[in-house]
Amino acid sequence: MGNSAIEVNGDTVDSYTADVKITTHGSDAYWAITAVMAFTTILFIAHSFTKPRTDRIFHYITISITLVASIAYFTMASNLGWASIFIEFQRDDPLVSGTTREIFYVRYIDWVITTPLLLLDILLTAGLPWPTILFTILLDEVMIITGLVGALVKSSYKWGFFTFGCVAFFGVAWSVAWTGRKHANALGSDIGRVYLMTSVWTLFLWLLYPIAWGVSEGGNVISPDSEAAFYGTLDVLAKPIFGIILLWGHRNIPASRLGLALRDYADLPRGATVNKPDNSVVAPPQEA
Ligand code: RET
Repeated sequence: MGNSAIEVNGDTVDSYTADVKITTHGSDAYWAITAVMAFTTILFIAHSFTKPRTDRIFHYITISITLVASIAYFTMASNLGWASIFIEFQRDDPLVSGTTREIFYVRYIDWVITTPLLLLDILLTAGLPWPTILFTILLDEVMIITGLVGALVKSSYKWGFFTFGCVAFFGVAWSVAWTGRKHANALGSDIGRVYLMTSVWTLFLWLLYPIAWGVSEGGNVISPDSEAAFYGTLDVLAKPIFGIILLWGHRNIPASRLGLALRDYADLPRGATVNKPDNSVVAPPQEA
């Protein structure tokens, strides 16, 4: 009895080899998804020019998401960004037998940047107050970081981190499914419709991530190649396809409806300066 944390968790990281790791098939899958992410990034950049600069906020956010994912997938396709971790559940199945498994921590570096951006896309569509958005993003970061720490743990303690992550996810889902929906509907039925599409799509897909985690980093049930296909499919649906649905939904909704339109230099009177103490715009004296 007593505190046995040091004995139970002992050495976690093996030397830089892993028994259970991706093969060329897994790498091929990661390369294919790298290409999809990079292609949609270019597509979204090109499409952003169809909007005035003041109305590009959702383009900027969505471009950032697929750009970061392109780099993360490039890393995993190159068989980089992983650590060799002792397996809690050792299995006889040759696909997952051995004592150590490749855990791609770079996946979580991607998610810690991109999942807050996905939430921004959704919650800005709903016009939620910024403290609610910030708190939801904090819960999201708790979810991703506990997922990362749990993935790097060799003992049953990993499920403690997983549980914290699931609790945080519940809070995120609450904001998206309940608070956000009410705000979006109040802004008009067209905004309510975009919100419904993007939020239902997101919640459905996000529910599958803890399952993928449970059979990969958690339970060592599926091989790292299958893990590549599972997470890869989810990521393509949750990022590029989500982005297309979101930007298409926003095509007729000016950012000003959401309180997000910004001032652009082209909107100022010619030669105007912004030098009054209250930052108001002063037009230059007219010539006689
Ligand atoms: C983890 C494990 C801990 C418990 C939960 C998880 C959920 C992860 C989610 C990830 C979403 C990622 C996305 C990536 C975009 O491409 C961290 C797996 C609940 C929901 C959308």
